[in-house]
Amino acid sequence: MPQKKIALINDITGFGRCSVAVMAPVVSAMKIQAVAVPTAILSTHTQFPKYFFDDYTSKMRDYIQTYKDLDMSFDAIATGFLGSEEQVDIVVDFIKTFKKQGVFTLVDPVMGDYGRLYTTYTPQLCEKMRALVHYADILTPNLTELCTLMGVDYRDGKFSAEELEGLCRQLSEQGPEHIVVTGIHYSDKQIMNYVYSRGSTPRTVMVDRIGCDRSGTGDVISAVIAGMYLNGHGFYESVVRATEFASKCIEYCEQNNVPEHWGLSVEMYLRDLMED
Ligand code: PXL
Repeated sequence: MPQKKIALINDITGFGRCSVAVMAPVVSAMKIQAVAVPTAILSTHTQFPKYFFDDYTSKMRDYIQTYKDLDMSFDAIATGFLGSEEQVDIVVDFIKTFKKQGVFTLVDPVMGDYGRLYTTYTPQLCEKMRALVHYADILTPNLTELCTLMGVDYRDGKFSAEELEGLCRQLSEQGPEHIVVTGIHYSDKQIMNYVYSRGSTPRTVMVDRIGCDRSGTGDVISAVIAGMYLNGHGFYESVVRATEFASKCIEYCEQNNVPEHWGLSVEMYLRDLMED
């Protein structure tokens, strides 16, 4: 079987193990070829007190045009951090061009955390992000992003199963067949991931809370889910594998005092992903 290819439409950030810097090695370990389509170039991610941010919007069309001219194809498309409103239009065009029969799109609506939006996310950009939901087969919001997409007030973890199901059902009607709401603060000891697949009873994946929240965790989880799903596993199983992998990396970071903004030490466990 020929190797599969995934287009990673995301930023390239030098330090901090987020976006392409973690997603490419993760999917590569799963024997999938990663093709980076940069949205921005940063020196560190935006959770550092200082970062260099170069918006790549004006270059993206020419960059992507070569893939069109070469008649390239992808087996999956994963989108993440977007730096400008125009980028959403560019990403939609990319999906319309390359999402052929059997190709799936994972949209990680990276916008914020703990009820706060990242500094680069304007209300207009959030509004635009809502348009992307229509093109997603898989959506991986955290609770902040779910609330922002649905226009409801953020409450830290305090959503009933019925509320979560209602919100996911409404989102799913807009496009995505599978949704996982990641990193819900369930208790001081546990984090809940809420897994919704259209037509099935929702399920949860509980993981132990280990230390502090770490930047880049969402990107690692999205990458493992995309890789597992592309390799033929079910959505729920993919989420379980992703959260297990992230937990293991976080445990390593805690034990080795890795600063919370340095991302997850995925390098230590990539080998585990090779076995799937
Ligand atoms: O991990 C999400 C993410 C991706 N890309 C950039 C970020 C962040 C989160 O802060 O700043 C540039």
